[in-house]
Amino acid sequence: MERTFVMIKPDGVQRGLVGEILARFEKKGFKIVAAKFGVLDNAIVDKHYEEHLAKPFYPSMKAYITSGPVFRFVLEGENVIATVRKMNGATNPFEANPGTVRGDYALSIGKNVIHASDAPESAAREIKIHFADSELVSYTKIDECQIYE
Ligand code: FUP
Repeated sequence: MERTFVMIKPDGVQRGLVGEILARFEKKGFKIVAAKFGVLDNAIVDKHYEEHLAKPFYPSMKAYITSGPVFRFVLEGENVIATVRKMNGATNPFEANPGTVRGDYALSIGKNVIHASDAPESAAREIKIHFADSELVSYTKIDECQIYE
């Protein structure tokens, strides 16, 4: 089973969207295996956005992502990495299809509500940055037999 890292950003938390967004993934059939709520510290942000450190938008993005609490969680399920990316929609909300999180709730690229890992390598890397192994919970959900063939 695949796992992916998901983060509802400060704008999503401030706008009261955590429950609605989490419900989408739960209803789809994905399993929550870890979660935490709080303000990101500088070191974690720099590690998480390593590839963007030198980009012109990095300072303002860092200021925004540390401006308030975020809700981080790990989802598990078949093809969860690509499926959550599809459910979130394109990074630029203008390009995001209606029905996706960003298509429904965001208007600007700098405040695009949610993040999710884009590939197996980044999922493994990001889960490790944000969660200790002991915080990831392996368990069986009673509806799994109705979700998977
Ligand atoms: P994503 O994988 O969808 O999170 O998108 P990227 O890794 O390309 O970008 C990470 C974050 O940087 C985005 F969520 C928003 C921010 N960003 C900007 O603020 N401006 C840009 O031009 C590109 C990205």
